[in-house]
Amino acid sequence: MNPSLRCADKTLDLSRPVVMGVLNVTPDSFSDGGRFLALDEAVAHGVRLAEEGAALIDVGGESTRPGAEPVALEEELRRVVPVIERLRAATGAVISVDTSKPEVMRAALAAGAGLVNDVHALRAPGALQAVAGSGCGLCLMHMQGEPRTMQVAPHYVDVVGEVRAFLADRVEACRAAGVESQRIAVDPGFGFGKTLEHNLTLLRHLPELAAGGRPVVVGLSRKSMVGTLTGRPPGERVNGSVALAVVAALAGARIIRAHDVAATLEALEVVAAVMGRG
Ligand code: 7PM
Repeated sequence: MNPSLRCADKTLDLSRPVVMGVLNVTPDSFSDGGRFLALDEAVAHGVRLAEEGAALIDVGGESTRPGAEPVALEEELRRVVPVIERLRAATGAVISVDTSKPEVMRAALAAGAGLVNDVHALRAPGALQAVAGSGCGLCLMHMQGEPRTMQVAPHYVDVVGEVRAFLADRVEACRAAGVESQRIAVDPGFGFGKTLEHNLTLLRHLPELAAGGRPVVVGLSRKSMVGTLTGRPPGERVNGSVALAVVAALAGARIIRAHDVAATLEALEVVAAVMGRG
């Protein structure tokens, strides 16, 4: 059977790697000329990501940047719910919500989101219950520590083993809460409490994670890892990001989270041909 991921009313075909487009709905991402202007711009950008071929649009209202401060519930709801409602009406892509708050998960699912992408892997009290009965897809990500401090001194005895064990444990917690396994994807969380060496080790061992049976999501796009390797600022990391997307796809990743959707997909078309799925 072809690999796939159940996301509420849609099933994503993962026989070829697909792209999850990043849509940050934070004040620094879109013009501050008022809420409605920012909303229009965010929706327009999401529509463009879908037109470029993104299978999923990941809508996030809370910055999980290293050192970031948490965002209040009401503010996060105000940012993401209207964008999800409008993207749901305007595109056929699966709308994903990047959040760790159960209240935001419930509101986003009611607004039409098909997948919950949680960098805390549903560890917040009430998060498992918020998603279990909904039929939505889930992305469970590994993170060591918390965004504010996670990059201070990341430490592992065995980074690959620890990330695998954590993800297996969270998959099991979902299963125990009644989530069907066809709904679950896993993500090693590049840059989330990891040094460059940890990130490179995880990438080299990605095939072992992919062999675990659940589709693997990777987020490498524009990250500081790319900056360190290329010497480029965030706006000039497309080439390095696409290179990492290719490496990840060859290593078995099924969902590539990326800002530059068209460039990433073009590279993945070539990869699919080489892998015999062209
Ligand atoms: C600043 C730095 C802002 C880094 C945002 C980020 C992932 C994610 C993010 C990931 C999954 C970004 C990150 N990264 N969700 N959310 N996997 N599943 O680069 O790697 O967008 S936030």
